[in-house]
Amino acid sequence: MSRPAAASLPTGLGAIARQNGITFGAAVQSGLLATDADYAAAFRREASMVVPEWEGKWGALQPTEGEFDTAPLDGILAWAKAQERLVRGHALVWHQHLPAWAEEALGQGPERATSIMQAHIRRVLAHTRASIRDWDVVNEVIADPPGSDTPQAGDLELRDSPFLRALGPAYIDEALRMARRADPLLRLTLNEYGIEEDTPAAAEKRRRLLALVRDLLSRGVPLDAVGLQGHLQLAKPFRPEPLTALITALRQAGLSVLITEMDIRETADAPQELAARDALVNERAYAFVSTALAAGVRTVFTWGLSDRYSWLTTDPSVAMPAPRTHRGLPLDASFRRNAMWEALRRAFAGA
Ligand code: 9MR
Repeated sequence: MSRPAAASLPTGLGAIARQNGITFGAAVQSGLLATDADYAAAFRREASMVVPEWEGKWGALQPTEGEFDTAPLDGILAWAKAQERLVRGHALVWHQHLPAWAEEALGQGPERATSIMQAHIRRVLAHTRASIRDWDVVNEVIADPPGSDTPQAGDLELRDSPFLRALGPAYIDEALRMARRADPLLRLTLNEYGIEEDTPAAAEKRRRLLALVRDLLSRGVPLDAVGLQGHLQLAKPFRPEPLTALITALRQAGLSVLITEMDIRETADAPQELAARDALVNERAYAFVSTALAAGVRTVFTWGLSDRYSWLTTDPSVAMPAPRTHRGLPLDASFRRNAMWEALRRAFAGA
């Protein structure tokens, strides 16, 4: 198979973004960096920053209590150092990818819950202090309102998680304070999904998010940034105004706002024509990213670079009915630049 020579390829998204004062990065997997040369080349070409897709999660780092396994994360850190790329961290406190022992310990009373959170955060941040300067400290803490894809029962505004059951809403304060103490200059980020689109459920989640961060800040809880994941769906309407209003309100509260996990799910009845499908993805990606940039976002991450390894391809709960796969990342399953790549280029160039 003949490939275009590297020199003939236009500049990557990372460089295009940088020329316009923006950082572009993508979620990466350590194993693939080591085993798939095309994958590694794509990251070298396109991403100025990376975030571990799973290697920074609790279950990956501390599968057994007190026994930390940093090897997969270290693979990414070593690659990033060699390639002079920055790394952000994801995710210290999250209800998923939590090992059974931790879930059990969280159920053994507030003291035990606090102590395992403390130990985990301290140990992980001590390890990444020299290499990671921005961590998702708390991830997906807001309950999905009625009308969401996966609504939570009851009218609780915070997600019913093992952490909430152990410590109540204060677990969020605790996690952020622990992170601040463990690494005082670290940027502390709260990361959330389901808040970008123009649906009643997203509007309610935006309200909950703003109420939460305003409450945290008013009580002096340390928090520096909010990550909007940006897992978009073409089946849901998008309008710039609600997103602009959210980002503006967060920035007025003194927080930075990042796009942390962008990708796009097509509809099950997407057109057959590739060009027609791509036009829809391109339009949505441009509308979303250009709106975020105009509102002051300066960091954009996609959740992977290529459709080949995307959770939108590999996770049956979100995959497109076979044989088609979502074209929801900047590179297609053969690592060719596609519609989203072009939309990001255009949005970065115009910022
Ligand atoms: O893409 C990630 C997938 O490979 C992992 O198996 C899964 C569980 O750790 O997490 C996926 O990433 C999620 C991210 O951590 C948080 N936001 C939603 C992402 C997609 O599910």
